[in-house]
Amino acid sequence: MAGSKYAYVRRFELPDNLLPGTHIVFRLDGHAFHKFSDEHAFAKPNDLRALELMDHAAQRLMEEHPDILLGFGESDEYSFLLKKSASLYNRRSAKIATLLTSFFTSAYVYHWRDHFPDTPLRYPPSFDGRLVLYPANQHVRDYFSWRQADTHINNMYNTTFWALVQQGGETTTQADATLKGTISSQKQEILFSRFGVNYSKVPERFRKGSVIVRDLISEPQPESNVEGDGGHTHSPRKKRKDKSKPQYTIQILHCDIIKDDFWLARQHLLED
Ligand code: DGT
Ligand code: MG
Ligand code: MG
Ligand code: MG
Ligand code: MG
Repeated sequence: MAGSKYAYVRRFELPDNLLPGTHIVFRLDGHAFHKFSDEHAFAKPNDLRALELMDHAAQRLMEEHPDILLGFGESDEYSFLLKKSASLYNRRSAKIATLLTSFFTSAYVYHWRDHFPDTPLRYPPSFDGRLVLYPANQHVRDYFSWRQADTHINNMYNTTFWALVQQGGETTTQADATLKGTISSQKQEILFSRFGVNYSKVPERFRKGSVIVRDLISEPQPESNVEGDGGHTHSPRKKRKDKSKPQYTIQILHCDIIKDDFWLARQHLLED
């Protein structure tokens, strides 16, 4: 197609395809959620409604994009692992990052009222998103360990901080000073001796974050076996025309993903 005399400008658009055969990790994070959480009166340190809304938006994203195998969420962020061989949008970087970010954002807004029936949205929230490529399985393991370790550190700090403020009557400046330089065992001691809180009894959702995993529940069925098969799976992606494709479940867990067990039980997450 010859196009108009203006069409040459297209040549300024450069390809941005991601390296093939590498793990793609996508992370999004709420923009200025310090303010957003205040404006919408999120409970401190953890607002269950807000966390469940994040999980809901993440689950919708995974239902929309079968290439996403794993999600991990904490606070106002979510990370997703795409399968190594993912070929969505020809692995075009901007296309993937912007579509995943905008879908998540619109799902967050779309489902807001289900989770905050008494709190109208005061303004449109936004999320930033980035893609990172990891060549080795160990990088992926370490990436998710990094995020879950972060969850643990932040939650322990925030739980102790808000106990000092809400139950201990300290100002935020005092609580900051009280916790300055303390290690994990000292925070646990403060929680236990002053507030009777056993940190290991704090819900796992808060201590470990949210893990959304796509698990294979059946091998692909040959087309000929599908005819007349009225059976169904519990897969959220269940569709008759998809019977020739592997069937998956998408589950939300609050479990350890740092140790080997989670990954050994799910070798499909890292295989080629
Ligand atoms: P950013 O990401 O650079 O645009 O800035 P922020 O303000 O989003 O900072 P970030 O992402 O480092 O920290 C997340 C903020 O969101 C943090 O100020 C606390 C708030 N937040 C997230 N989840 C909750 C929650 O469950 N309860 C409350 N009260 N605040 C939360
Ligand atoms: Mg930030
Ligand atoms: Mg943020
Ligand atoms: Mg954040
Ligand atoms: Mg278009």
